[in-house]
Amino acid sequence: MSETIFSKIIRREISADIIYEDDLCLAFRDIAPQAPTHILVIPKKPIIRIDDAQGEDQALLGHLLLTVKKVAAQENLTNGYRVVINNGNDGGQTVDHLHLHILGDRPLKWPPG
Ligand code: DGP
Repeated sequence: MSETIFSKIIRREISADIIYEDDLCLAFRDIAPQAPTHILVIPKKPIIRIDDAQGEDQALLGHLLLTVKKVAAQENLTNGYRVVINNGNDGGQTVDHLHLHILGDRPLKWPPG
């Protein structure tokens, strides 16, 4: 896959406010927050989008969701939060490296725009 800004964040080639890391993933604050708390959880494996995930990624995808829960607790999002995966053009995906948005610390409307 082509290089993305998120690969550079993983390799610490550009800075980010990283709040969690383990062997498989990284969580950092979004540069353009859409809520008072807006965090991105990304796999270190460069999966482009959820459409590109394979059967072999099943455990990794589960790990990402459990990391969302862990990070949300770390951020004290006790009143709830939203988890978003944008996939492809119509999904609004702008960075071609799978990422889970965590949005919280304000009431969120539904449906999204
Ligand atoms: P999406 O639209 O789902 O592809 O979301 C990509 C998000 O990535 C968007 O909310 C802004 C964020 N983002 C883009 N470039 C950077 C960056 O260099 N640093 C950080 N922390 N976030 C970024």
